[in-house]
Amino acid sequence: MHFEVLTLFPDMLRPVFDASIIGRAVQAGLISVSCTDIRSYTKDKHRRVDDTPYGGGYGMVMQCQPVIDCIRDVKSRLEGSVRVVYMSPQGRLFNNEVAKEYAAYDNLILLCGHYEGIDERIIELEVDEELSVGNYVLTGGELPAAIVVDAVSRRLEGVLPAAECSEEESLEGGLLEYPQYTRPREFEGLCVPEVLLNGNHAEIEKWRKAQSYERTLKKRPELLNKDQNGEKQ
Ligand code: 4GY
Repeated sequence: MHFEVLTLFPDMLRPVFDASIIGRAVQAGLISVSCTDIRSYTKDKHRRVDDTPYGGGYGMVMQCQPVIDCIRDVKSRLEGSVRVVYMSPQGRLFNNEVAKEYAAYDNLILLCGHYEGIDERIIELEVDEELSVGNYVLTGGELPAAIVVDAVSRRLEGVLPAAECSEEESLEGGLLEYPQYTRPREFEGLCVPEVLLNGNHAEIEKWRKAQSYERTLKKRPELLNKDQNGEKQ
């Protein structure tokens, strides 16, 4: 799968995609990520990409020409299915289900806004969907884009080490993950639960299921009988 991040700060995320599991997936050719500089598409003689808002008001708005040209140029080089997503607090809330949906595309274009946002006509002309990673406002769409690349990538075949089946982790099936322990057996007087030490795998399985349910009830009761946005089913 190919990810295309369109941004005014292409250097901001590159180190993120070079590191850890995502970096390894790129090296292995399972995914590719490219950060494209929207400014390189400006036809303005001063290389401007933004202007003051019509109707007045605070701040600057990213202009149609560089953003539209950027999206269309990037799109013209892609093969297969493409989804164009604008990272914005006004969008649909991102969760595991959306990540699963996106993982079915050949290409994902993630458009990152800055300043007061982008000219509305860009959304009308070239954006398939607005997507929010949470109900808070950031200074730009880059960190949200990194979240989407990460959450979508880890669902793709071969990205996670075989042992870490993504289906078993927190929130798959609507429950939180059971508590984890590693050596030593005792730390500052706190002991690892006895059941994990006796090698009885049926017992361990049963204990973990019970723990998952218990801690969901205690920490995130809204997840029980609700979808991942806390919406009633
Ligand atoms: N929350 N989820 C988010 C965001 C920054 C001004 C428009 C979010 O996705 N994006 O806060 N983005 C704003 C900054 C321009 C995007």
